[in-house]
Amino acid sequence: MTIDAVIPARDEAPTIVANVEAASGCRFVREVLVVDDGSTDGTADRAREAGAKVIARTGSTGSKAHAMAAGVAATDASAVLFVDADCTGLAAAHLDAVCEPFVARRAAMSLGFFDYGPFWNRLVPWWPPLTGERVLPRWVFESIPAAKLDGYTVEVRINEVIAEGRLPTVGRLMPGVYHRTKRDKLGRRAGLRATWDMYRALLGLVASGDIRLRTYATYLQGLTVESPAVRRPARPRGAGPPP
Ligand SMILES: Nc1nc2c(ncn2[C@@H]2O[C@H](COP(=O)(O)OP(=O)(O)OP(=O)(O)O)[C@@H](O)[C@H]2O)c(=O)[nH]1
Ligand SMILES: [Mg+2]
Repeated sequence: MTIDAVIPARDEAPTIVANVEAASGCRFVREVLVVDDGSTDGTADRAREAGAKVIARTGSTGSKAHAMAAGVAATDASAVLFVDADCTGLAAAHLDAVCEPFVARRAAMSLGFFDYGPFWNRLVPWWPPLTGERVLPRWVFESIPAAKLDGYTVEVRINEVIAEGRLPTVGRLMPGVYHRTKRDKLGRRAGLRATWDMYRALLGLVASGDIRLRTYATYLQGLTVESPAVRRPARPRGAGPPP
């Protein structure tokens, strides 16, 4: 089995280097590919300097789904570890822990969940998973019909293939890992608008009947939540609550 990491990135200069380093430090990863959609903040150069192979999508208006598809098309690996470019606190050990159930064949897809704090962390694994940190066989991604590849709905489409095949999934918390939200990146007003657009696209799938709730139920039947296998980093004295 060969695993390459694919990182879709658009204007993620503050975090791209750390995430490329985390992915290339993962002991199961062969190569790191960053798929850039016309970033104007130097993301591509930073990714290259950090050792990633950069795929530049030119003439595109941007699409997370199509960026991920371009990454999969550019590798011959039998499996792909997807990693978002805007993670904070992500280390190679987290990605080792995400890949391990997949490599050990306990899971057809293995997921990493952000650290939302003790209360939410108990609930998050049971929500429909939208996490960008996940490893899966390339055939699962390639089973998504081209017409269904659309922006932020791509994770739902992956989940759909997994549920249709009644395949086992393992999920693991990634202690200390979070991300820069759209509000962090774009400011409050534009960030909230972009967040709303993303959830509207996701809810639209349910409202139109394109995705059935039964798919989620089937996914849950195949889900095992494993303990993190990475310890939460110590918080410095006087630090506030996690983001
Ligand atoms: N190449 C490429 N990457 C994208 C595009 N849109 C989003 N991404 C990347 O996909 C990852 C997740 O995107 P975000 O916009 O942070 O989405 P999110 O984390 O699901 O949503 P928030 O909770 O609002 O942060 C990041 O690495 C983005 O840079 C795009 O059009 N092209
Ligand atoms: Mg984000």
